[in-house]
Amino acid sequence: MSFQMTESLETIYQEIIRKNPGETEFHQAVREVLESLGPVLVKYPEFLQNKIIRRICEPERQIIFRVPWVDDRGEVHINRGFRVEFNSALGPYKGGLRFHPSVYLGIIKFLGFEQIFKNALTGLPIGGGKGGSDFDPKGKSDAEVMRFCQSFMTELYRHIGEHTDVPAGDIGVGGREIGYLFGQYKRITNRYEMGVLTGKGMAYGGSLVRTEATGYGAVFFVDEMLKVNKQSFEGKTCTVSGSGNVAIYTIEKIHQLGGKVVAISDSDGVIVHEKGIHLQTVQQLKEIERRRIKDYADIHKDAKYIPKGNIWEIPCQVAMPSATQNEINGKDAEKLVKNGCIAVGEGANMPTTPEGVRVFQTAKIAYGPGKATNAGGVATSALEMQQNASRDSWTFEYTEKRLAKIMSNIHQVCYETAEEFGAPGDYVVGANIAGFVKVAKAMLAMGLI
Ligand code: NDP
Ligand code: 2IT
Repeated sequence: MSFQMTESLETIYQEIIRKNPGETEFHQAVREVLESLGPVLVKYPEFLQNKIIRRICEPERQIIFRVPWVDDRGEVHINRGFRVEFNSALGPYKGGLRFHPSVYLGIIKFLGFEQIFKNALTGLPIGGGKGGSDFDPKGKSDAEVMRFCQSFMTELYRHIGEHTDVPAGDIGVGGREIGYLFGQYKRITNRYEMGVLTGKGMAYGGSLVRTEATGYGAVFFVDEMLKVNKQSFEGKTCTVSGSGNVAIYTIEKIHQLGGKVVAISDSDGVIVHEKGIHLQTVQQLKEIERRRIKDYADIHKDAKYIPKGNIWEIPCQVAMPSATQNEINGKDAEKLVKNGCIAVGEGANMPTTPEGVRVFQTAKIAYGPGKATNAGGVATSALEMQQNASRDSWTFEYTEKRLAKIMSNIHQVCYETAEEFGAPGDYVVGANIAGFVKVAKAMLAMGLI
């Protein structure tokens, strides 16, 4: 359920479309939040008087820059770099970097906008930001990726810092890229400023569990939703789209909790393995050899590869979209519901279209939106910052416990907020309102910023 937008909210939305032409993903993310805010403005009229919504929708700062680099054959390439520093009411800007050919300002702004509320939900002191580039890491050598990262950081370094803006990974940016970026930052600034990036390797200030955190956290969140209905992962058939960082650790935790993942994907196709996806194979193919999931079927003869397949047509009880935005449309959602899906947890950011969300909510299945469900990644980034600040390093067990507690708190806050505002069971409304109110109160307290 979303509330009818009041006239003032509709006016604000139209103004945002006019001021940000062509940025369709950003419009979509803003609309979803505004549709939740009607009752908030009744409870807090001061938010409207002080134009808090208009202020939140306008990034504090947007940086767009040239990234020149040279490939292994000596050819010069020019990519575009972005960092959108959206909101620092709760802490330094915090959010990942995405390297993918589809990246443009509208994608970075939708991600940065969602990040504000997600980070607020973690309860940790982090503001919202996002960055990236239209660089395509696929098929590039390590040396090419390194030269690109060094060039990217040669501009970015002047805008970031442990108390200013703290980037991390997202699509196309993992441990390898963070290593190159950190090395170049250290070299340019002549400072060993550990807290400037998160997702670092364990050899130089990383945190245990950060690699696993988004996937594990998403499964913890879905587990909490299932518990409300006296259910668990035990014996459940699951599908997980994508086969990158988030997907891999979603699969691992589902299996640890007794569920069975029967399908995964990449942008070329789908692997179906009724016996259960063999995680070590996926890790070997993706994390170590950087190959395509098609090769999984050569290793496991009882698995099936469906080129250009649609993973949402594979029957499951729990679906965890963990690839990219708008990967589940209305028809996919209908198919999932018809096939008996009872819970959807978004490991990816905004993977379900507004039509798809309506289908899930009308069917009254448990639906966890990305800004709540996948908050475990950034929350563990904030734990990495804490460890860096205290020159400490926590054990895996302790860090995972902290993550589990954060995810159960987020679930509880979303659940209770939805009840309070008359939309029981609606985690979209719960997450949007709880995140927004926290940021809005901080902005109000700080005056006109
Ligand atoms: P990875 O780069 O590790 O993996 C991305 C996966 O998604 C790959 O399997 C990729 O397939 C697939 N994918 C990416 N873009 C597309 C596309 N346009 N169409 C189809 N498939 C696509 O990224 P992550 O696992 O880190 O990120 C996955 C999602 O989770 C993103 O939405 C990200 O924003 C979100 N997220 C990530 C967090 C993190 O900590 N990493 C935290 C919170 C959310 P292919 O190889 O074919 O491109
Ligand atoms: O979307 C996200 O929350 C991330 N990509 C993780 C951001 C972070 O700073 O760890």
